[in-house]
Amino acid sequence: MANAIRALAMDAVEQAKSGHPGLPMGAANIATVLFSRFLKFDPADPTWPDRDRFVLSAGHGSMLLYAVLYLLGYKAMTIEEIKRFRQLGSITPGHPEHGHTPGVETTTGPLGQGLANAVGMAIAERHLASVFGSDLVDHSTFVLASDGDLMEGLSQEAIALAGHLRLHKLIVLYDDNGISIDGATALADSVDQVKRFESAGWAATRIDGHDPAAIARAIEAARESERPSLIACRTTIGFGAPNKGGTEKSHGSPLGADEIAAARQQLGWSAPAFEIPAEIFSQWRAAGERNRPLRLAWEQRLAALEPSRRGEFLRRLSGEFDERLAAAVGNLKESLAQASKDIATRAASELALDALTTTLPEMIGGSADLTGSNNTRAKTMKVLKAPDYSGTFIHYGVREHAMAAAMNGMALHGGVIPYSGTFLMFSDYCRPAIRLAALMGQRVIFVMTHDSIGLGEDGPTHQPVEHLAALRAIPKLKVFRPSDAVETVECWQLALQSKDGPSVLALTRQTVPQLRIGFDARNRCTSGAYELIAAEGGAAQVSLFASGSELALAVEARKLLAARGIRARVVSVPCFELLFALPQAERQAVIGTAKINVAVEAGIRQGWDAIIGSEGGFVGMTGFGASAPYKDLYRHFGVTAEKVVEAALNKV
Ligand SMILES: Cc1ncc(C[n+]2csc(CCOP(=O)(O)OP(=O)(O)O)c2C)c(N)n1
Repeated sequence: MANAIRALAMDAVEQAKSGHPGLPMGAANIATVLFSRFLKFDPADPTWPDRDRFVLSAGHGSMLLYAVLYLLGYKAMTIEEIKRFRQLGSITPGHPEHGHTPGVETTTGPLGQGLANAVGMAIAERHLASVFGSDLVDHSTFVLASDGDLMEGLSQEAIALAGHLRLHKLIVLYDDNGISIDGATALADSVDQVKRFESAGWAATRIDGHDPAAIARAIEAARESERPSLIACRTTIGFGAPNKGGTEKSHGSPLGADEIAAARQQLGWSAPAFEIPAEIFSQWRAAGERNRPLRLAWEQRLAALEPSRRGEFLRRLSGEFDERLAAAVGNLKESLAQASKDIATRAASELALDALTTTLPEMIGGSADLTGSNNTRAKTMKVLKAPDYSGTFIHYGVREHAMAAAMNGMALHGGVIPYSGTFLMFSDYCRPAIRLAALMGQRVIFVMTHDSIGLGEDGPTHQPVEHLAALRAIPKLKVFRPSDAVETVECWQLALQSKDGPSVLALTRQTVPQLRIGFDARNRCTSGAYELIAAEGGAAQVSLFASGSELALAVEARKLLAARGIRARVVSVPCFELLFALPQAERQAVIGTAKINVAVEAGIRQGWDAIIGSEGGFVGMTGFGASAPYKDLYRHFGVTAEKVVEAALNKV
């Protein structure tokens, strides 16, 4: 059965003239034992909520996964798709892509991410099991990780978190082949992985990864463990290839016709390319069917559940809200209309979270050791920890990257809506995972406070300057920068409603005035930008655009311009992506037709030209910030209403 994986991997890579045969051939025994004897899944329903999750963290070994999905009987994965490995429009892309291929739990390729995703999946599983009981939620998360996965720094954050949370249903199978691209891993690494995992609170063992009985025993032991488990499986990369096996030559290129013929001989595999002998094929298909009774029994338990409980379980899995989100947002906006609040937008976010998290118990918050600064822990939230996972707030520790990647895993798992907290500056420490959240279209919400020089005394190491532009560059990521308490509530609503993609909420440390006075039932941030104050006394000569804390400067500048007889309007721009998604006529209506456009944002100009044009005026930052009280900094760097006026007058 393992040789079937090896043959398909060799043949598909050869046909594509590119790909990675080494890992599938080396890890074929591990995958065969896992999928045919342990993993709980049903190819007839790839999204069965109580399936075990399998994460191929070493995404370059994608042919391992595609071969297994085909052999087990996942309908979409036909032999034609295997033959079209790495071709346009196939469901067998170079690296596994979630949402593209049924049975692929997460998109992997950037090493380390899958492992950290799996930690999030395991957290979501434990949490939902504590809320809904083990009758409905009781599954494991398996990872196949390579040397590269474990060399990446992200893996340290992820395993430390998993060990601390005692995620005992997380089992990592490590393809310990001692080879990476440059050659032997010994060129660059001498870590004892078993000791490393043990020191992080894992159960860890070392076995022969080509001995099915040893693999099975290790998985059995791991399933009994009270700690997450590492099984280091000593394997030979490219197992079966007589000349290239055991070397980096089998890692990432086709073996070539001669070596494939020799490997077939060595493995005793005489079937032609892409053909699986009937007996082996039927063994695989039987393995694919063995869990069907488990799934049907699970469905019966679900059906027998008390209706309101079943309804809530299914609602959470669907990721939908009923009217409750709109009601909570409406109440918040009414109270802000009655008594306006001049507060930092991070504080407004906390207000929002107090209401939203009680309304939507599926929200799982957290912070990378900045809870009091990010204001992400709502009053009623209990901490999620071992052994009681029913809490909804996670202390991630100083581990921004694992936090972001684990949130991807939680969102992929389903049933929870993850959000987190750190400083906007440290979006750099999360960026690879944010990008994957966007690529996968997952609803993951990143609260990022201290969003400009407005954070003041901590200085330029902590002051984001290029970060808004850098985040806006990621396709499908919504970057919200609300200007006041009302916009903060509205942006939270939009982030929660963005079921098909991630959001960043960039929030201030410093107090900002409430500019949205009075009650407006509409969510005005929906269009990404809107006219906050029209010009008075005729058509606008100047359009002033701003986001976040600088909107107040634009409002002030409008007054100063009026005193000089110049008519200006103010446009709030909380979200570029939503503005740019508008039909052209609507977008143009928001941007307006004033001869002069000026934007103000305490960041770099990059990106704003799409709104103000290359001839527009821009007031913001051109270099790094400095350490001082924030009002001094705004003056020092010329991010002031007077400079906005000056920029407009320069263009008159
Ligand atoms: C973050 C990241 N850096 C670099 C790469 C490029 N890359 C792909 S596989 C690999 C290492 C291969 O070694 P290993 O993980 O042991 O896989 P094996 O050779 O056993 O297939 C590298 C550096 C990557 N995919 N992700």
